[in-house]
Amino acid sequence: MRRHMIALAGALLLALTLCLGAGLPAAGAEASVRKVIIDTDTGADDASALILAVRSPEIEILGVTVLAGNVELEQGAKNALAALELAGSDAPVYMGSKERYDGQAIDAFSVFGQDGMGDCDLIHPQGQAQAQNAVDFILETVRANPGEVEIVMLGPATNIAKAMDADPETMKQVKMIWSMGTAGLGPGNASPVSEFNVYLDAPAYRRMLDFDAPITVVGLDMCGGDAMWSDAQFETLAASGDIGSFVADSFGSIRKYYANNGSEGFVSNCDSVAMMCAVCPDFVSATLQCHGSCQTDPSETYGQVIFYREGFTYDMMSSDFDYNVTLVSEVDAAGYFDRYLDRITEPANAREG
Ligand SMILES: [Ca+2]
Repeated sequence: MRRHMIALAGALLLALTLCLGAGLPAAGAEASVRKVIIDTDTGADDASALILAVRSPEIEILGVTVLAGNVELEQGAKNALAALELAGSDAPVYMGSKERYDGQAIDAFSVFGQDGMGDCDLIHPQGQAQAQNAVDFILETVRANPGEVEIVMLGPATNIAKAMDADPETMKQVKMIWSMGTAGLGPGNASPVSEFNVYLDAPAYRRMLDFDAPITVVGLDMCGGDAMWSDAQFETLAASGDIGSFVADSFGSIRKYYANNGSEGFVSNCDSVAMMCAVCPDFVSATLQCHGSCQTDPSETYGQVIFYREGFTYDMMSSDFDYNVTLVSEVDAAGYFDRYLDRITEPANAREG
């Protein structure tokens, strides 16, 4: 009996040592800081996600690539620069696609105001966008860091699809694409079945899904319910300091838009939900491995993304797919606002530079 007790105590000590050791980086190692490019059509929700990224020590922002979407390209670049500067980052900003993947003009559409940032004179960046094109920057950066770069996409897939066309071998070296896009397993917002980012450039989204890169999708269905921010939470945000006040002001237009559409003071912030999934793994509580198929026929289903689940046998269809999409199916929605507020208000989380 006594020998068993000693063996048990030894096993517990070993387990405790392994648990504690697992959380500690090796001496001198900084390998845990992940390399990230953020691709954005910067409106207010993108800007809040950029701020969250700057305040997340888990990642290094190698660059921010902008495209038209929520707002025109130049306005999006200014919005990105202003958000980065406010949060204390000098990450470079690159301008990319003004047009859709098929060359058609993107009709920028924003429920965040004309400037995408609440139309309250918030945007006065000191810096400017770099001369290099966004797609060239993405390719150059992935080439220099093969297998290491993660891309967090907060807008349409145009820049990424163009990079895949320009140099597929390089884009196969992307470690992970995080996409705020699709309706997930719920209804759409651009149409009953299609989400805004996909709808704006469905052929680009299709190109990205069909490329078979590892993709983690955060759909609209992760952004409603308990993940929506209330009037009281916006007041808390506004009173929390310069950054919180910037984010709260930039959401002024969309809060009015939601209120006029009967949402009773609750607003989604999808881009920051997606960024939280990317920077904070314990925010994600469940995922489904899937194949994603984007509908591009000019019909009512335009922009719909159909998810085929791995391990599910469909009675009338073959399911011989590459299941390269990890679909986020549950997040800590109730803790989302507090997590966001903590990150933007804790000085210890501020990154250098
Ligand atoms: Ca966006």
